[in-house]
Amino acid sequence: MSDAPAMGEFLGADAPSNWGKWGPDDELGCLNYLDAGEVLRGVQHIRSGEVFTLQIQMGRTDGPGDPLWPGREGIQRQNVMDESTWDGEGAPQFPGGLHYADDTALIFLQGSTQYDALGHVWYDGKLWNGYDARTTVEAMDKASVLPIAEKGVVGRGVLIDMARHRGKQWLDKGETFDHDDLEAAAKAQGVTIEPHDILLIRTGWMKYWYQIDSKESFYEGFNEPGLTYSRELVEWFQRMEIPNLVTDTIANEVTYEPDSGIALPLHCALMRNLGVTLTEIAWLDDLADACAADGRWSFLYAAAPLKVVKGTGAPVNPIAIR
Ligand code: UVW
Repeated sequence: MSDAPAMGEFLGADAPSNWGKWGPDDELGCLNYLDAGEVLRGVQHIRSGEVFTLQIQMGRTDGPGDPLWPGREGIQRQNVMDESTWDGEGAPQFPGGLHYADDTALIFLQGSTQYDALGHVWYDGKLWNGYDARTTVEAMDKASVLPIAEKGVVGRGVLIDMARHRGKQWLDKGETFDHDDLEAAAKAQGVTIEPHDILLIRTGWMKYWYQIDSKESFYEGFNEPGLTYSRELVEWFQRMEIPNLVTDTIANEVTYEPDSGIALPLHCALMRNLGVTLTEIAWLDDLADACAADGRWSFLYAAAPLKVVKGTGAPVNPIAIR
């Protein structure tokens, strides 16, 4: 058993919170900030019409396969109908002679680029907005991914390339940064992080994943780089009214907070307490290269995860248009 403090004790009884801000039945949290005005603000950042799809490939079999949180498995896709289906007797017949292919798939909903439901993590028996953690039993009755999927996530996106800012191809295992580093990187890039921005952060971690020789080296001492907890950082997110945090890591923050050893405290401080939606495992390298080439780091961001009823999360292929 780790001697890290309990989450509630670590974050404090007076932790910044947005519970109740959008009413007792809210399941969208800070996505409520993304209204029609924010869509139009995002559209103003389209200049060249370049489109970037931000999902990683799903079910890749070469190299290390798909990057996954330890214990999860990648998509198991199985072909159940193909041209050979029509080789034997009893094959379906359609007027005109149509043939077709079908697949089934077994997937972890968090097993690719994905949106987490706001109820995906919790502590002390309560999820986002104070919903009882027992509402997660067998299916997510409250704060599932469905309300996020029904709404869609559209607004001004801004990319902070922390790896490039630090002169690295990718950040090291366990390397951290905070809101002051984000502001410093933004200033160096010549962009301002504005209230209600969808915040994309590149660490280079996906690039690192796709060039590793063996998964063992990636998972040995597993500790992703990323944002690290401080109360000031959480207050910054609350003050900036950031609706959505998107990163190219599996879990959006340094895996273990360096001082306490506590795992994923920002999931709790940002998602459970503030209602910030998390998007993980995004492919940001092509977008970052284009932004670096002409010095434009803001764009229209649009995404909608799959409408999985009572889902804890869902795969997504976000789009950035610049
Ligand atoms: C966990 O919550 C463990 O992981 P993720 O947010 O990456 O799905």
